Amino acid sequence: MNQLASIRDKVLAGERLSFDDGLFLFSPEVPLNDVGQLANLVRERKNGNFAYYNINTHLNPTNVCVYRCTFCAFRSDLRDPKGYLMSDEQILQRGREAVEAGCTEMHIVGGLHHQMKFEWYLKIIQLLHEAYPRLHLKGWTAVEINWFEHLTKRPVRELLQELIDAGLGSMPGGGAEIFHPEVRDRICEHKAGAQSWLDIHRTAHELGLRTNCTMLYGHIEEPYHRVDHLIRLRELQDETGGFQTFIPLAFHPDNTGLSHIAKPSALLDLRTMAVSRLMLDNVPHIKAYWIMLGIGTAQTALSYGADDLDGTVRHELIYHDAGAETPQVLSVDDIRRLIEEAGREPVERDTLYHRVARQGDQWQAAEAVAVGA
Ligand code: V47
Repeated sequence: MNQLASIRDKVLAGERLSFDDGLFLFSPEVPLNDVGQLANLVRERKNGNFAYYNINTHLNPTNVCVYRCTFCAFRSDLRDPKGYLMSDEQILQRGREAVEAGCTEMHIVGGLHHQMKFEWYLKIIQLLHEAYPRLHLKGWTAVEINWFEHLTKRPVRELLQELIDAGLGSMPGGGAEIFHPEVRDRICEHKAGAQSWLDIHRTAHELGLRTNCTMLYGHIEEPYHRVDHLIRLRELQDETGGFQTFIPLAFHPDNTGLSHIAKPSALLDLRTMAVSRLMLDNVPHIKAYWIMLGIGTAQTALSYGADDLDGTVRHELIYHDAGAETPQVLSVDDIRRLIEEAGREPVERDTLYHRVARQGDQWQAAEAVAVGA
């Protein structure tokens, strides 16, 4: 039997795919539509015809960063005129604006500022949570938590608990990049290593915090690095079940140290989406992040394994600094129309995948809609 037929049989039977299967599915000889069809089957098995979105905003309190990841266009040196650090008032103003715009979530990440202590990052959560307790704060990646560990010399568990007590609701999936040291050592050698990233998410899950996971692809990595990455995430998910969503992040080269590399093609975007859906059989949701994929590819991805478009998003800087040409924000009508055009049923969710019901400017989160896993 050829390998594609054997993979099809495994997928139909709900069996797990191997490292070699993943590698095979990335090879250009396997027609993209065959991979997509299998991924769509799993996507519909897990999430039916639903496609989720939320109403959210981003907050990047500083872009000043001690690290110099080669793929990053957002970071700034301490004394660079491009560097900024938001005041408490500016941060609270963003919270107010988010609530007035009907947001249910604020996604908070930023640089690791040379002069700011853990207490500053903690205070951001405290201030926002006290002022806007219904706004879910999805904040600080494992890279930031690892930095707090370095700054305070305190255990991760204690730091995370303090953040949870202050109002942290979940953690985003950033900072994972590519775990394999052959790549990681070349694109972000100084920041949290793979083991540390995974250990921090494990601890977060043990404390009851749900988190997301990501993979940055389309730069210097090879297909086997991607498959290795997906399998490491799958193994942790087997242990904890704490990941909600996987987000494949398409590399944007403009203004980065890797600007000589061409942007990944839509074909690679769709194949990566589909292989991710097939390999991560234990992660409920796969997100097609429209900001970086572009709207057309994100719509198509809803039939290649993805069941979520992220949100309406406002104040996105990381990809727009790196050349993303997508708009800064989508209206609710726009995002729902994009989903309907793709033949899916739009469902507004909160960060933890509860269906959101709205009446006028009031909203309420109802039952969980996550059917996956
Ligand atoms: O870790 C940075 C990536 C990540 C570039 O959890 C770049 O719901 C492409 O993780 N080109 C941060 N990618 C963003 C992130 C994320 C986004 C949306 C939703 C969620 C979620 C998480 O962005 C970084 C890095 O992998 N990144 N620079 C670039 N030039």
